[in-house]
Amino acid sequence: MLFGLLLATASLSAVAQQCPENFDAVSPPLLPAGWTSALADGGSGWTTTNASADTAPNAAFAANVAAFGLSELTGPTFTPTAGTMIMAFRNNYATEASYDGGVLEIRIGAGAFTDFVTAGGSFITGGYNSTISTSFNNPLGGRQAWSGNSNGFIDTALQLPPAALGQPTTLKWRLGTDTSVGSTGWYIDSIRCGYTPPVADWVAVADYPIPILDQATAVQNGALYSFTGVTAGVLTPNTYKFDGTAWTAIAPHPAMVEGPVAVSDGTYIYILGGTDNNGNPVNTMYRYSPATNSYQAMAPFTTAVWATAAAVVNGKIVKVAGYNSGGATAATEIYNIALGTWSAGADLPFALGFHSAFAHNGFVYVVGGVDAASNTSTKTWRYDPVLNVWDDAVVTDLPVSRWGAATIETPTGVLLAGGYVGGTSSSNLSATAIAWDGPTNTWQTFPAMLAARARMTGGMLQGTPTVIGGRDSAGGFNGTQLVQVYGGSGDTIFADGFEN
Ligand SMILES: [Ca+2]
Ligand SMILES: [Ca+2]
Ligand SMILES: [Ca+2]
Repeated sequence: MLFGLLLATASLSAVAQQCPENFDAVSPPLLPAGWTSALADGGSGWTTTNASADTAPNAAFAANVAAFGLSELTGPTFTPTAGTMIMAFRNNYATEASYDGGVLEIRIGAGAFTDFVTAGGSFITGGYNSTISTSFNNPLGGRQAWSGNSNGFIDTALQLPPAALGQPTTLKWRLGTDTSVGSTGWYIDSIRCGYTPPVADWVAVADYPIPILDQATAVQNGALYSFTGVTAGVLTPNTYKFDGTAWTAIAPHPAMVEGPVAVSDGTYIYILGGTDNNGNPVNTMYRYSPATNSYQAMAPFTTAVWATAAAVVNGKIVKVAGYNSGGATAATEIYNIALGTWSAGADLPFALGFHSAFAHNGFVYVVGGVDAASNTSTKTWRYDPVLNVWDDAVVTDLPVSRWGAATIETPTGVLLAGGYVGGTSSSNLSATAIAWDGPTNTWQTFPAMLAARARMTGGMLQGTPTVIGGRDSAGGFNGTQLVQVYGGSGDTIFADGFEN
């Protein structure tokens, strides 16, 4: 309950409207007609200011005071139409992270002000990023909010609740603060109705049927197959096929394993290694036939590994490194598909797991990864299966280490999406993507995914980079169902062999 709310200037105007509003036609600290500020306890209230703005000269602003209280900014009541159900504003917050922060509330018709998301709205971009602590009297304690530092103005685009269509609707921005430690505060500017968000480079498609991480994936004949892995903290044998539109359950993998790798020779898919239910790496290889939806156990390899990587080149499966029960290994083992036999190749010069491997122009490449001592790697190597040698210098190293990324072979190299970038802590979890272009031997920044993910797989499905599930910022071993694909903007990527 808010006792002692003090209303500031409330010069309602017959022509007051929600949108557009850039706060630039008034003299600070006055608010535009139809806009009101209220405060409770130690709150500062909202004013206009010219200290920082998205559109010059002004923005609306509430200070992050070092005292508990609320500052509320309420806009004019407006009536959303079908063309104005998407809105946006520019959002610049610098608050005591997770202790002070802001929320958006909405009132529809004669209802009460309710959190925007609870009321059925959704953020298209720039939504809440934090949960306010319940420990130090912030009136918004326990709620999802914007908190911490946006590092300048960001876009927040929102889809109004369906119930708001045609109804008198009011928005309220509320900044809550706790008992101590202030910061700059919260700026709002450039409110737009009927906003058309840019089409994302990456878009979400049909969810994976279960949360997943540490699975194995291969693409064959225009379909993507995702085998076994970890779901909600336990191993699963469940295996699914994706045709680009829908997921279908197929025969479960013969064993439940975490962190196997899968490759296709165009006829069969081979699933190698992983750890079993007791955490023991295995040396098994199963061959899956999409034609018969069945598996066959093949000759095992020598060094049991998980978090390994493999690629197919010249009728051979080249399996490189990975973790065994003693930690990271450097072993290279080569399976001759026609002969059905394994042989040893030259060791990788570095023991690794969670690295990426791909084939290109008759060579196998290994990129990134992390060793058992948490040393992350920027190294890249090229393996020549004819000469049985690894070459570091011939392929440009990564600009920054990356491990646990989705590895997607492209016509001219590889795309690495997500993973942990520049370290091993949760803060290194990344949505970024980077592509290696073989003809120029360069690493090129690729548009970032919708959401940061790691320890997941992906593939090039019908010309579209596709990333399945993975670990999100919550960490742990739950996994996620999000399937992210590149090409939402209709980019003709890879039409010329590389993104354009
Ligand atoms: Ca402005
Ligand atoms: Ca505080
Ligand atoms: Ca290199």
